[in-house]
Amino acid sequence: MTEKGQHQPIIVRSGERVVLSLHNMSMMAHPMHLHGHVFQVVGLNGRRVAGALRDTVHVSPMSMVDVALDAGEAARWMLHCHHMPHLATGMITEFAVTASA
Ligand SMILES: [Cu+2]
Repeated sequence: MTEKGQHQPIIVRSGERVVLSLHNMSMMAHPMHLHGHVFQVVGLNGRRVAGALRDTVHVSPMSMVDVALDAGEAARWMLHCHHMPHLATGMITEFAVTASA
């Protein structure tokens, strides 16, 4: 969580295969949602899994979820918690896809 305008974008290149590791170090659950993409859940608490394709994943308290995806259209996409009070208080960042070379 960061103050407005103080976030650090996650910068990737269009077409790049990336894994995002979501570490929930709180005692609250966070349904994390990425705009403009689908991802596959590939890890749960360090254990490899072949999960479903989705655009939102429930990250349980004190747990880790790894998701793999191909970075899509070059644009600034929102990555945020879909629990609205969390979103409203800043649990949002930017998945910034740059044009491929
Ligand atoms: Cu949340």
